[in-house]
Amino acid sequence: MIDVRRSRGVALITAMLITAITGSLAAALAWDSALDVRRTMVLLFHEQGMQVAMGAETWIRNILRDDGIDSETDHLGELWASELPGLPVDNNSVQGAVAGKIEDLNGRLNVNNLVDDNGDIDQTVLEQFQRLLVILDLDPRFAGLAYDWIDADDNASFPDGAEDSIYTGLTPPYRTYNRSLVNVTELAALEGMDKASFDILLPHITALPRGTTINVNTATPAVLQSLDANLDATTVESLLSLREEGGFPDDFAQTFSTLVQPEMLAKLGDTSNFFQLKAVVQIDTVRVTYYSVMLRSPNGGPVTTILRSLGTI
Ligand SMILES: [Ca+2]
Ligand SMILES: [Ca+2]
Repeated sequence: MIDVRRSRGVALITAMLITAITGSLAAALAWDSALDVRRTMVLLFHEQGMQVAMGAETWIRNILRDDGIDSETDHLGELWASELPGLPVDNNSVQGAVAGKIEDLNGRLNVNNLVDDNGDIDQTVLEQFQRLLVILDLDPRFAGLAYDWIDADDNASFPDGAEDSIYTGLTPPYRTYNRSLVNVTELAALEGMDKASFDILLPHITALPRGTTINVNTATPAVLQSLDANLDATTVESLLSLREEGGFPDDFAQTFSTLVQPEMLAKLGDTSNFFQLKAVVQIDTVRVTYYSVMLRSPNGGPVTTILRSLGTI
């Protein structure tokens, strides 16, 4: 005989189970769908942010080109050197903002200049790099380590060198680059370098094609002081007040001929060819940090982008 009460109970539990399962399936589908919508929005906002950043880059390229036509020298009082204030990005579908800053890379020490045209060490640049490190309260050993990282051979320099034999013994092991750097952040991998030290050093160094000059009108105070062993903070202060925002008033070579050695004087200039744009674009909740290195040809020539990166230089 069939127990009616019991079978009703089983039917009730089955019905409850089906309701629970379909309910959770529906919730999972709604969640997946919401995630898909959000993912698509983020991708769209990121793409829009990239377009805005590239627009800022084109704008800056025009400013740099005009500056090349209109002026003989480059200094921090020029239009390109002023910070781009936060501008709204505003249309019907998107709300956001863009801000930007352009840095003159010729105002920094180009680490690729550590190696001369013959592939040998450039002693003038090595000693300048050592002085720069000391001025910044960092270990001067990093100059020799950077040279070995960039020079083609696998022979560790003395006393401050390190090549693959050192780096392959680290955990995790890695190898030296052994050629001109494309991105200066590679020097963060030097033996003994930590993030705090590298953050201090980074605003004063760059990685450009070999043979660039340092623009004394835009050089950072530490780079200015590193130009000669006899320059101290007080001399740099007076140089900075002489330079002000409009650059050195007289012939810069005359000003520096009594301050630096002739080999260093030959590496100085008052013009710039390499600039780095940092554009930060915020679209809704998506932020794009966009870096672009631009090369300006001399004599009013075109400005071309030679390197782009996102997030970090
Ligand atoms: Ca200029
Ligand atoms: Ca090497």
